[in-house]
Amino acid sequence: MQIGQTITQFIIEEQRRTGGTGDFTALLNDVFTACKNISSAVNKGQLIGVLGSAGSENVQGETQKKLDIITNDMMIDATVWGGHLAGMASEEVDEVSPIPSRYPKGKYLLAFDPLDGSSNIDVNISVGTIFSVLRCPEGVSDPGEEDFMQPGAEQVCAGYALYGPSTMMVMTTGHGTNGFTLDQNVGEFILTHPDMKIPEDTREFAINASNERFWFPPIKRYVDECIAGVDGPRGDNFNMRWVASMVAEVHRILVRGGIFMYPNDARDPGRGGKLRLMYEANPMSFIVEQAGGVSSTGTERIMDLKPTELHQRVPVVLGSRNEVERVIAYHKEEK
Ligand code: AHM
Ligand code: MG
Repeated sequence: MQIGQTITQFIIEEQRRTGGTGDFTALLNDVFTACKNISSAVNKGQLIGVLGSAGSENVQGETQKKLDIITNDMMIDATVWGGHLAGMASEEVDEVSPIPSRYPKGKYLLAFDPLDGSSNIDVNISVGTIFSVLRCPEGVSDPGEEDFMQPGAEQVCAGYALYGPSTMMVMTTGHGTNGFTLDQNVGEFILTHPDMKIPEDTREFAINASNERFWFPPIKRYVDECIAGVDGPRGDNFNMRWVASMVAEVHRILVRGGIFMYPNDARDPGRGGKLRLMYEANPMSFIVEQAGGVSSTGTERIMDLKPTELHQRVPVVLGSRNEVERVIAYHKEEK
């Protein structure tokens, strides 16, 4: 691993070390191509008329932006033809998308959120793409929802592209977390952030505080103690950030530490929070754990959960080890 190498060289060398077939490398290359296309569209923004609402809703009843639909198509178009996938699942599509019969099928499943944080797109704040690669179960050629229902611990690879001041790709195949920056002139992601590690301690938390009145006691206790600052039980001052773009928050945590929380709350406890397990929480948990952080619902390791639905939601508490463990301890004390 060498700073300055391209992401293609990086994954081919990793494949040589782990004895892969090349299939997986080719799939990732297609995903990277999709993210470069998405980066270009996001960057051009209103110059090409892509901002604003599409006037439709996704399966979760959320209003779709034009770019939600465009970027979903970009991810499908870049990956569907290659012969490496058996099926796909997207935040923007109700059911599993099959591979059309004109293309060969492969052994992997791809779950993705093509444009996470898309409520930020019209105001020119960072957004991202999140993806998770699973193995298609043996003997299954036409995977359905049940074939995606694998715990996050089974992921082969997870990554996100962050469309910020720079476009970055951060990914893991279970051998650490590495970050690459897109050189727009060359059109390649270049290794700039090798072996990212989340500091164990932090004095920075991220939560949508407008939901405070709905929080359950362990989350309220944790945040109250942070806000109490140097005069409170923590004896230290804390800082707060909320971008409302999970990719940007996780990236900040990978670079300088922090804790991110999107808990379940009393508004609709049956819903289990806001973030989706298959293409948001699981891939981010894999990336965070591989960087030495912790990712939990507050009571369970996210990557141990056995999914029950494609668009299942899950509470998320992730980031710097000692703070996430404190939130887990507060949940235990509450029981
Ligand atoms: P999205 O996939 O519809 O964009 O929603 C997910 C986003 C996350 O990126 C972010 O952490 C969260 O929603 C913000 O939610 P809120 O607007 O409730 O603060
Ligand atoms: Mg999302």
